[in-house]
Amino acid sequence: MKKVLAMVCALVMVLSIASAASAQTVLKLSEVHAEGYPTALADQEFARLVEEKTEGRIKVEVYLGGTLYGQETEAIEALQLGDLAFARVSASPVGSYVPSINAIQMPYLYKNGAHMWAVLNGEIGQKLLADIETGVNKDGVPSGIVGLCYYDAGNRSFYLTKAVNTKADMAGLKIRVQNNPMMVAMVEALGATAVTGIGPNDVYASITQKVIDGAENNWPTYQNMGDYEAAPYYILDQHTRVPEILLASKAVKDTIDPADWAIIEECAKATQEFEIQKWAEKEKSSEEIVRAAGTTVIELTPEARAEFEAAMAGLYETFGADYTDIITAIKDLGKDF
Ligand code: BDP
Repeated sequence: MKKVLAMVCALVMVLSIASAASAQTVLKLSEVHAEGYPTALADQEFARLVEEKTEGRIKVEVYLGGTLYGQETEAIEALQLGDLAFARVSASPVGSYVPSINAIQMPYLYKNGAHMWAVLNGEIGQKLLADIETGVNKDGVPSGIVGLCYYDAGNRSFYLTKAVNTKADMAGLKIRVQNNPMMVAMVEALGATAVTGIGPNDVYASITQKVIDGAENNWPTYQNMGDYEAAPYYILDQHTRVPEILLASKAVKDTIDPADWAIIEECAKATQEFEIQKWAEKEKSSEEIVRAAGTTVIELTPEARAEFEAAMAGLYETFGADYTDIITAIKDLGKDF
C-alpha cells in the first residue's frame, strides 16, 4: 500500500512539474542590430527583467541582427498578425502605420538630445506612445501594435561615396532611406532619388554594388554596419532625430494575463535609462572609430545647412499639417534648451 502511495505521489509531482514547465509562455523579439549594440543590450535586459519579474511565466527570446526580419516594416507586419510578440524598431517605419508618430521625427525639429527627451518623456511623447495602440494608418487600418518605450538613436546625417558640400551636390544621388513616405519626400526635397526596401544590414552591399550612392544614419549604425568603409563621406547635416521604439503585438498582448502585461510594460520602461547610457558610450566610440579610419567628415557651412533645412521645410506642410498643435508645442518646449 505504502509503495502504491509513493508511486502516486511521484506521478503527481512529475505531472505538476510538467504542467508548470508548459505554463511558460515564450515570446519572440526581433532586432536588426547585432550583439553589443545599445538597443540589442536593452532588448536583452528587457528579456532578463521580464523572466525575473514574472517568475519565469514569460520568457522573451531575443533575435538579433535581423535574423527574424531584415526589414522593420516586415517585423511590424508580423506583430500585426500576432506572429511576433515584440520588435525594437526605429520610429521611422512606425510612421507608415501610425502617421502621428511622424510628429516626433520631423526634420530639424529638436534643438538637441535633451530637448528630444523632454518631449518624449513628457506629456506629448507619452501620449503619442500610448496612442500607437489605438492608431490607424492613412487608410483607416488599425495599427495592431502597442508602443512600450522609446530609446535613444542620436541624430541622422547623410553618408555617401562622394563629397557633398551643398544642396546642389545632392542632385541625382541615389540614397537609401527607411520605409516611410516622409523620409522619401525628405531626400527628394534635396533633389536626390530615394530608395526604399533595403534593410539596414543590406545597405553596405547595396553601396558596394552601386545600387545606391549612400544612405543616412547615426554614428553607431554607420560604424557598426561597416557602411563607413563603403561610403567614406559623412555629411554632418544632422537632419533628423529619430528615436527607437520597443513595440509589442496587440494580438499577442490580448492573450497575456493583464497582471503579467503590466509587468512587461514596467520592464520595458525600466530599460530606457539603461539604453540611453549605452547609447552615449557607443555614439562616442563609433565616432572615434569612424574618424580614426580616415573617413571624410564634412561639417556643412551654416549657409549650406540652412539650405538643407529650407529644402525640407515643406514636409511640415505635407506630413505635419494634421499635427500642427503637437509640432508647435514641441518647438515651444525647445525655447528652454
Ligand atoms: C538605425 C536604427 C534601426 C533602423 C536603421 C535603418 O537603429 O532601427 O532600422 O537605423 O536605417 O539607426 O533602417
